[in-house]
Amino acid sequence: MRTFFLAFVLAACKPSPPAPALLPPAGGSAAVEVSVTTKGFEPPRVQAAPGQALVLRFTRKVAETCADAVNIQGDPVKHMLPLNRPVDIKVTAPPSGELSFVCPMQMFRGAVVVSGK
Ligand SMILES: [Cu+2]
Repeated sequence: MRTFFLAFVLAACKPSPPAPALLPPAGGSAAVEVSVTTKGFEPPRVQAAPGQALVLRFTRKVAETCADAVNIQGDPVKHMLPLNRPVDIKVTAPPSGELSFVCPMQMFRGAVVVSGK
């Protein structure tokens, strides 16, 4: 019964377009795909260069999740994440360390991680 339901839900999902595998070069602002799934943010960690401007393209792919919005560290706006609709959010990587993002209840976490090289 449950398997049936899940199969139906999966069949209802639109296939996602192929995501770019490579990160943009430093200084670029190509979008990095971040999905919201039953496991939370995927990938949970996005690599960036120090101070790099980038666009996080969040797509919520599950209906049942508390992550129907995302809060970015240092950004007072709560960004709503409608189901299966990509939402682009511009962020700037910090000089070092991480810029975190969380669901409104802070159960699912992710971060833009600056690779210190
Ligand atoms: Cu949550």
